[in-house]
Amino acid sequence: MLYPINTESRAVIDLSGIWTLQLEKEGNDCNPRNPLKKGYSVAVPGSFNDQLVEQDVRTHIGNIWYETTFSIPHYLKDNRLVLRFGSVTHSAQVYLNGELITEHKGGFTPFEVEVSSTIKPGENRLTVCVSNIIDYTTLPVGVYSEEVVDGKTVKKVSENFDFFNYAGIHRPVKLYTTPKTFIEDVAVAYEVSGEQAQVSVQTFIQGEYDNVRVTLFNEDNERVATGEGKEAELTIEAVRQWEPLDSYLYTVKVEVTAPNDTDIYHLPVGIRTVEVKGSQFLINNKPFYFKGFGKHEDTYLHGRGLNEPSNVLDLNLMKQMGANSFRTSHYPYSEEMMRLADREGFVVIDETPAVSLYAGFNVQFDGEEPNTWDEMQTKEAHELVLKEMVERDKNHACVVMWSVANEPATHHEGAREYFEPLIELTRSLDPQNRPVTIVYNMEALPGQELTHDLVDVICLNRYYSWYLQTADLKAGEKALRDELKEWEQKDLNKPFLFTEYGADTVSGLHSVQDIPFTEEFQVHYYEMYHKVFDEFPFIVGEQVWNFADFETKVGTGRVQGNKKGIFNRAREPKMIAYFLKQRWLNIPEFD
Ligand code: GCB
Repeated sequence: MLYPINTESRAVIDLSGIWTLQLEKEGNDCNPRNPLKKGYSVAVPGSFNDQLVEQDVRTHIGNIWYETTFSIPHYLKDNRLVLRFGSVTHSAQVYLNGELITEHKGGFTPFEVEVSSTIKPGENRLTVCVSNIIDYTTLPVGVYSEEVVDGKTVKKVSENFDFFNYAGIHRPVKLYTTPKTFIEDVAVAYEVSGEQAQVSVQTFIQGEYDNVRVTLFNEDNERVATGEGKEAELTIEAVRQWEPLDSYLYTVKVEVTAPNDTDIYHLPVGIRTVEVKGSQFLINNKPFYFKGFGKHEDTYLHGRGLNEPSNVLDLNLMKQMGANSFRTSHYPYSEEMMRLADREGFVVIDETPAVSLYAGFNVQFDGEEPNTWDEMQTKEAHELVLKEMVERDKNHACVVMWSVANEPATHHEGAREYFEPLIELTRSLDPQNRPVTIVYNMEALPGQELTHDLVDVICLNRYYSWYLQTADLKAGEKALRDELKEWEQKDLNKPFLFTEYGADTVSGLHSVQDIPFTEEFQVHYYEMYHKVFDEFPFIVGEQVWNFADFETKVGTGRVQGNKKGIFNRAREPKMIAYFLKQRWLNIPEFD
């Protein structure tokens, strides 16, 4: 599915703005056949939760109805018209003028529907029923329950994850046009040898066509290569590669000529190779060191909704600190962010919303821990999101690895059987054969972990001296070193990457002692980890948890959210930002 852009043959109409919102509750049913009763005003895109003030609205679980009206200029009516949602969290039913036109499950990937024949001249009414219910069949997972309060059924969700369950129409809603014969998708792959790059451009077309022409332009808009056909092969004689923090983007122009029209699409493409060789992670054949962050799409007021100024600022702050990479923890980020990362030269680990597939995470149990793989029914949702994520992001130079899951119970029997086919599926979907990983939790220890031979890179989330050996930096250091020595003895000949380690820190708290939550403790915590990392050559990077403080559900371990940010939620630096900057500016991107 292509990102919607204006081209010589395509027009995009953005339906962002103020929509109407109604919460569905007992006694307040919504029927899309009729216009929504006057409800709240809500900005789209954005999470609804932090735009409204009542507590029970912010935490509403169930259906949330959105509605807007729009008209299409008459001069566009002979085009093919497509309605496209960047994402709706977590599932959507879409109605046009009261008729159901499409449905989608999964809150972080785009979906679209052709509306050429359903759209009316004059005003159209677009209604979206959003559900924020999650359970053991969805991704992410949570425990769903219903309770009767004051004679009314109240829906509840207890999330298997540590971020607020923001919901709504999170990314732009766009109508775009194409000619009747149109480019459905483009897939780019390449091989680089010496100065030369051999670029394969596969075009997927719907409808009758005569001819496909592919032209590659450099950043100066000069034509550097041309090709013909649905499977075009182009040669760049003196290729300029996309490098971490030194991006270079070619534009692939695809023109599909049909008897009465031509469809044109422009795709930005960076040429870079990725390979895992022994315990090294190679980008453009050079051993790369990841410096950066686990992040969240989380900002004041927008919640998880697209916030482009914040995306721009975040990448600028990261650059200033000497960071070169981030992980889309714990779901695929917006297409706008992926395009920005391509442009800015950030290296991205692209992750699915399969976070904490772990049955013991959230439930009280007597005696033995429940086996996750007997409980979870997420296989279908997992396959779907992998397909949608890889299909959406396959052409991004910034994406160097796929993360199939974050912190699943890979120490539970059945994990191998669950993950092996998903890892194979991921590999089979990617035209660029990127490495595949699983991000492992604290229970995934050498000797207990059941899947690490299936993945290309072993990503570890570790909280020694925080959740374990709390505040004891000496004991934490020993535990971390001992674990790494155990892995070393296994002689896996694979790269290891730290994808999470961190300590909650409240901006402005200080102490001369090592007291958790103070800015000094956070500095000492990271110094301890880095001392240990530097002893092990198979560690190919460090991504701290988290770039910024972020909102979570309430709990005694959370002080108005998770405070492990290097920046607070307003993007103001904590003391640690300066220490990390010093370290990272002295570690080159390549060995
Ligand atoms: C983790 C999770 C992350 C949490 C973090 C924490 O292991 O992957 O989602 O936010 O720990 O701070 O507890």
